[in-house]
Amino acid sequence: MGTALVYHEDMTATRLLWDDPECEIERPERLTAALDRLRQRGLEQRCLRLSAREASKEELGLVHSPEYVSLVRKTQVLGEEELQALSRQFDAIYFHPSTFHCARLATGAGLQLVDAVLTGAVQNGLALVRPPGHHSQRAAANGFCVFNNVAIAAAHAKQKHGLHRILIVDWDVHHGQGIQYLFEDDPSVLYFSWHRYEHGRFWPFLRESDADAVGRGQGLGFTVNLPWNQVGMGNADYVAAFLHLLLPLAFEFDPELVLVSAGFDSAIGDPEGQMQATPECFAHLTQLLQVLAGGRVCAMLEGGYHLESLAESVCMTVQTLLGDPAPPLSGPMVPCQSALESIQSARAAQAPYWKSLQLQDATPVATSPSTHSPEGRPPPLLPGGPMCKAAAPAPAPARSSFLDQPCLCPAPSVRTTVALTAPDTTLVLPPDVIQQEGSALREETEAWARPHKSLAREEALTALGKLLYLLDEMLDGQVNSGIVATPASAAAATLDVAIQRGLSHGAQRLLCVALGQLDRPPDLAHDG
Ligand code: Q9C
Ligand code: ZN
Repeated sequence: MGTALVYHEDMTATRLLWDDPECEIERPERLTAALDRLRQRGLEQRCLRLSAREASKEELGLVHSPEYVSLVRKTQVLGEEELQALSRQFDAIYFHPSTFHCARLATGAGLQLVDAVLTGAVQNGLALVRPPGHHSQRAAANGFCVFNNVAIAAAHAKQKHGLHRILIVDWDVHHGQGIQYLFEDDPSVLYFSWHRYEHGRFWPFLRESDADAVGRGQGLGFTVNLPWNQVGMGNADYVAAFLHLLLPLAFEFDPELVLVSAGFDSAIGDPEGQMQATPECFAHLTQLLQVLAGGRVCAMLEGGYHLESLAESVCMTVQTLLGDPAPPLSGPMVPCQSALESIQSARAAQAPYWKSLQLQDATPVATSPSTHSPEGRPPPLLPGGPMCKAAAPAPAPARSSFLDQPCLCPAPSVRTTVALTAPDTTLVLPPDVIQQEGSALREETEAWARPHKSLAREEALTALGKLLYLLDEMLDGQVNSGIVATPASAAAATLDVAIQRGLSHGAQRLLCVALGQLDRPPDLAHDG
């Protein structure tokens, strides 16, 4: 099943007609830049293209008052002076004679996307729209938003498709207060938003954007706010927010559909967000969401004002929706102190409502003043970790210098290798996966195998030789990852050798994950 891309050229029509520094960033080129880049990358061509339709009066009425919809309808026939006067009645809003048409297309695009996903025509998709929606309220335009595209899509999914649990993930850098207000007492919609907050000193300056706003009535615990109190949040901070806050709740909630308020003003370069996350981060965020709701993910564009960053981030999102693997993330994956404080305060606020948060720590993190400077970060990952208890021989110089500067190294040219004891010519591998032939020297392999009885068999020894060779390539930075097959009887011993070998070559921290049954190497417990 495929990926839908919903768009209509008419949505480039609405634009600012007068001088307003606050609103000028929301311009038609946002859509054309994103679409051009999708074409350049061959991504648009891989999607099911749907032409956006206008939402009906009834559909708009799912969340907006009839009076408000009529008011916006009337802007079609107003002159520039009158448009400007009406715009001033709202916060950060401009109207254009085409705004009503564009806003109905934007909402309609979201509805078509949800219909395509919920009828099984596609697995997932993106609606490339403007104006955006998440700030708009029952009877108010706000923050460039006229109709609340995502909220209407959620209400429609409930009403027309009978859904009971919808997750809305708002990764735009602003708080989608419009969505929050519309669903704050509704337990069938779990709304998650992270946003630049700076202790309330950033637009829209709302007390209810803080972590302690958790919904009300039946909806208690179904509003999840993660306020960022400093600018400069990056890949590690965003991924940590997903892993430690959003995903535990999302798994417990078990949504039938995921809607994404996909604003890319949370990406690096954006003048509004001032954040540091790279476009690749959105591939990872998308990939993490795809484990939910059977992969039914509908993303709808919200903000994103740095055209280059926006275009690149949109491509990353679509590429991941199409099923391509997420590219590696750059930079040390250590969240900053301020991010950890925010995540912890949101977890504490949500803990009364979610089992998945109750089993763990209730201790708040230190509230010492934190900065977003390198001093504010815990020590970096690889360079000389705090302790390496392994009684290891002196690390080989070439490898340790690689390990000391993980971020300066170019990405390995080979993503993945597969090493089998008997090379299988019938094996069909993806083009970037290499079937590995290389082996460590026979004497060296035997030396490593000697303490282990289970490695005496020829087949186990051959596998071990290949493993040692692969480890060398990985530690040298030539290969990113690999798979080695070994006889089941030799698995524990092979793992033991792999750990000792890794440590002896200067690795400071190893993570071992056993899927299925595996005897733990006996001396593992004594090593940090
Ligand atoms: N420099 C969306 O991203 N201006 N709307 C804030 C602070 C309003 C953003 C001024 C920003 C509205 C959809
Ligand atoms: Zn925004």
